[in-house]
Amino acid sequence: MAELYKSYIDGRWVEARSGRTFENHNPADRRDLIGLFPASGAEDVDEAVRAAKKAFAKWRLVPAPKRGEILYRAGEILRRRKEEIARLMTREMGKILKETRGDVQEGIDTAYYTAGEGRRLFGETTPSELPDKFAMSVRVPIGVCGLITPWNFPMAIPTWKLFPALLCGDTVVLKPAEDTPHTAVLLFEILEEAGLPPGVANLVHGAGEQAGAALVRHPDVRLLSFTGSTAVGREIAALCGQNLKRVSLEMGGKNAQIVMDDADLKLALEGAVWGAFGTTGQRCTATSRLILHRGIKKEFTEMVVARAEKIRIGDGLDESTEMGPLINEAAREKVHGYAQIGKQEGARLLTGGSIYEEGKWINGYFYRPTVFDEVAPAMRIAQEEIFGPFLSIIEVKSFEEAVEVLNNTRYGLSSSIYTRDVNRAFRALRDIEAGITYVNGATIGAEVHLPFGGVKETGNGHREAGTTVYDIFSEWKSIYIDYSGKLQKAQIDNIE
Ligand code: UN1
Repeated sequence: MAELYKSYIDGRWVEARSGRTFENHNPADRRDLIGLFPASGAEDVDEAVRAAKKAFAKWRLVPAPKRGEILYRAGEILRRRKEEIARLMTREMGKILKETRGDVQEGIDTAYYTAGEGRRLFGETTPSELPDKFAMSVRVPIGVCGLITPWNFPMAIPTWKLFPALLCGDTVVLKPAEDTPHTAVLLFEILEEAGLPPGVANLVHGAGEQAGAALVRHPDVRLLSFTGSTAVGREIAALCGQNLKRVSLEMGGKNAQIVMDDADLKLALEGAVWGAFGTTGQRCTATSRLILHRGIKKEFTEMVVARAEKIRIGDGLDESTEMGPLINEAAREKVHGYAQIGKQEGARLLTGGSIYEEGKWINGYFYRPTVFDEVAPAMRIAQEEIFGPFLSIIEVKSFEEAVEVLNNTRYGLSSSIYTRDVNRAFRALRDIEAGITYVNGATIGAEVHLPFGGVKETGNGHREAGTTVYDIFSEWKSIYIDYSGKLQKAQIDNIE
């Protein structure tokens, strides 16, 4: 019998009211059933939102340092269970153990960082323009927040949203991706053990079209925080716009690594391979375009192809594996579809472009590392997010052209330049249109205490992580205290 997992509403583990469930399988071997999860609908979401609304009345009054202490304990439990959780996550979403360990570590880092913020959460004090009057600003919680998270970082991304929301005094309903519900169950077990009161954080499993949509539409949800595709984010933004809900979106990318003719090529190679094929290319921050100066183009392309062909593909639980499967069949079809598009567009396939079904891997969603050369900046494979182990090489003649090509997409999340020339590096930092720019580093590797997010169609102006995430999950309140004992009028009494 397959294990039946539950949603977590008002401190209780519950099934969907309808009793319906969905199955979740291991992407490295679809015969391996992880378990059954509640296929929740609007009535389950409503129950969770009502629990969160009720809990908000008390939670908002718990001092922020105390809220932070619960998150600190959650970090401690995550640390204790790191290896066990990493293994379960690899089984659930396929990426290799080293990376799922990193994913849990990102949750631990976020817990500790957020706990510390409980004793800061600074506002401002400033002089009043009037005598005997005091002025300051403080952060106040928003209320019930709906969080919708993706499967590629099933621990890190929920913690990026949950922990700061809870620290600010908000209560939440999380709807995790259908491909990674088990990791969310583990996270909620940990929050329960850490002592989070019932109703403060609720977990509702299910499909985006049912549970997700109900959360977005619920009138008592004041804020929506979403990480996922630009298409879905756009719909959420439109719905939230109509209802004047606060909405924070983290969406697609078409990140590029520039390699100039003066770069350390060995270093740039490591960065390109890690950026493009790490997490099987399924990061918002993955490198999907390689912009090469013509002076090193031929040599560097050969280096990339030779390395890509050596990548060991297989089950992420095997320590020697370098690249796991894609998340599901639809993802693999999409990636394979882009390989056909690349050929039709006239780009040259150097390696990969095919499904990997050798030996025992027949039951997983594996795909070969794929590299296309002679890609023109306007081609679809240079413009659209593919979310797989897929690299498009574009040749440029100058630094200026490299930056122009890099900027020439709808997206602007992460970016990278390899050069030894400090002047070029600083010009790149100034001119690249992206939320994150690395110099002599891969496009992936964001740390939790710096702002994370992107420009243009990657986001809608918010930044998660860093201190900036508190601007998402709290409102500002300005406070004036008049101790003059008389009515003083700003803009009127202080003018002579
Ligand atoms: C994502 O790609 O969705 O910088 C998040 C990184 C990770 C976070 C990625 N720390 O690649």
